[in-house]
Amino acid sequence: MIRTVAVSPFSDQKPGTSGLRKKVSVFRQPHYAECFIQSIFDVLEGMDGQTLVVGGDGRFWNREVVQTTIRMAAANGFARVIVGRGGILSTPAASHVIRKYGAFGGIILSASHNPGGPDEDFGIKYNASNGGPAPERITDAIYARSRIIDSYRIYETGDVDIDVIGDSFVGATKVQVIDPVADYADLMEGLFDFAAIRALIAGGFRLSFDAMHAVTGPYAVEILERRLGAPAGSVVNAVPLPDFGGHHPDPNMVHAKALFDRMFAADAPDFGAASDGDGDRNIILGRGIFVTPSDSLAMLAANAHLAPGYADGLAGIARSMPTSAAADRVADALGLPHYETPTGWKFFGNLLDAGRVTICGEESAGTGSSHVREKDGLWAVLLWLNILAARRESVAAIARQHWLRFGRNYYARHDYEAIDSAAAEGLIAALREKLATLPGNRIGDLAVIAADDFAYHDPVDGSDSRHQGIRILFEGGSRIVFRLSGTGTSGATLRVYLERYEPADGRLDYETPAALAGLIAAADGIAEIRSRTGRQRPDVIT
Ligand code: G16
Repeated sequence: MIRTVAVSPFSDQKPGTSGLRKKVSVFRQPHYAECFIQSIFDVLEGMDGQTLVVGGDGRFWNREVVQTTIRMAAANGFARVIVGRGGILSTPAASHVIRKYGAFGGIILSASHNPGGPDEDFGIKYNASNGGPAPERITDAIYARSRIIDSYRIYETGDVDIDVIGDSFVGATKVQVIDPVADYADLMEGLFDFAAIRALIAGGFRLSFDAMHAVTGPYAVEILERRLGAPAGSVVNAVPLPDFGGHHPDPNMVHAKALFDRMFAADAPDFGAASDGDGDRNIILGRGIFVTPSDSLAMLAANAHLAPGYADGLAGIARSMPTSAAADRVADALGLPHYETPTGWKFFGNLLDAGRVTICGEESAGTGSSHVREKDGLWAVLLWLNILAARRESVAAIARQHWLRFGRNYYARHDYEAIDSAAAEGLIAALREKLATLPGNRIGDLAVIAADDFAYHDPVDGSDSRHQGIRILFEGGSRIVFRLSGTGTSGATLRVYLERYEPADGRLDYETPAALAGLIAAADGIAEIRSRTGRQRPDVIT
C-alpha cells in the first residue's frame, strides 16, 4: 500500500559540489532523507514506467537509505529499480549501469572521500539518464522544492532482500538486484589491452592498490588480481567497511600515508595507486614519485592513444579551473580543443554528451573519459597500466619525458579545513574587493597580469555559472586560485591552489615546495590567510 506522509520541510537541503552531504545524525532525523528524495522525484518529469538505479559506497546508513529509496521509487511510479547487491555500486559503476540499462536516472548514496560511521558523513545525489551528476538547474530546482515540500510517498512493505542477485517486487515495481562489479569490469576490459597488462605483470611488474576499506575493493580484486593476474595482496585494504576502518577514504599524502611510505621505500613496487570512498577518485605513484592529479591528466591525455579504447585519438580535453594548465599544453600540442570549467564533475557532462571532449580531469584526484559520466578511479589506474605496458618504461621516466616535451607545471593545493565560516566568507569577499587593483602590481618577484572571479559560460546549453573561484594570474604562467570547498560538512574549507610553470628548457627537478615558495608567501600576503583564519599552516597539502 502506498502511504502519503505529511511533513514540514527542512531548510538545509542545498546540494553542494556533488549532491547533499551532511553528518549521519542529520540524515537520521525522521523524514530527512525521504524529504530530499521526494524533492528529487518531484522535480523530475516522466518517470512513470521508467527504471531507477540505486546504489552507494557501503558507508554507514547506506543500507537503510537504499531500502527507503526502493520503497519511494515504487510509490512514485518507477516500473523497475536496479540495485547493486548489498546496496553497493561505486559511483563510476552506477554511472555505467544507468547508461547500459537505459535508466531514467540514479540515486547514488555517498559522501565520497569524507569519513563514514554513525558520527561521520553521508550523502545523496541524483544522476540523470546520461549517467552524470544532475546539472545545476536541476540541483537548484531540487533545493527550491525541498524548502516547500509538504509530503512524500512511500510504499508500506518490509525490507527487500538486496543481498541476493535476482528479481522481486514492491507492488508492481520490479526490484532487480545485480552484481555490482561485473558490468563495470567488462566495460574496462573493452577499453584496455588486458593481454598486454597481464603480460607486464607476469613479467614481474609489481603494483600496489590501496582500496582504503572502501567501495573499490571488490572491483580492484576482480580486475587487478583475477582478470589481470596481479598476485593476491596487490590490493590492500580490500574489504569495504561501513566506517572505512576509522580512516578518511581520501587518497592523499595524509590519509594514504601507508601507500606513500611503501612507494618511497627502497623495495617499492613499480606502481602504486589508491581510490576513495565511492571509487571515483585516484592517485598515481611510481617508485619514488607522486604524479599530481593535474600532471596525471596531462600524461594520460598525451598517451591515451596507446589504449585500444582511445586508439583513434581524443576529441578534446577538459579540466576544472583550479586544475593546472598542464593538460592545455598537451591539447595545444596535439591540436585539440580544451575547456576550463568550474569545479564539479557535473560541468563536464554537456561537453562529453556533445562529443567535444574525450578526457576530463580535476586537481581533486579525478580523471575520467566519455566511457561514463563520472570520474573513475580504476579507469585511470588501468589507463596508466596500459600505457606502462605499451611503453615499458617506469612512471618516473614517463613523467620526465613529459616535462621535457611540454614543460612542467609545479603544483600544490593547500587546504585549511573546518575554519570559521564567517572568516572564510570574509576572506573571499575581501579578495573580490581587491581584484581590480591587482593587475600591474608586483608581489615579491611575481608580476600580476590578471585577476578575476571565475565565471563559466557553458558552450553547449548556454548556461552561466558565476563566482567559481578567485584567480590571480602572474606573468610566465604562474597562478594562485582561492575558493571555498563545496563538499565539507563542518565549517568552511579554504582551498588555495598554487601553480608555477617552468618551460621545457627550464629547471624541471625542483622539489615542489621550493618551486612554489614565492607563490605560497604571495598567497598569504594577498589573502591574509593567517590573520583571517587564525591558522599558521594548512591542514592538508596535496
Ligand atoms: C566532488 C566533485 C568534484 C570536485 C570535488 C572537490 O568530488 O565531484 O568534481 O572536484 O568534489 O570539490 P570541493 O573542492 O568543492 O570540495 P567527490 O569525489 O567528493 O565526489
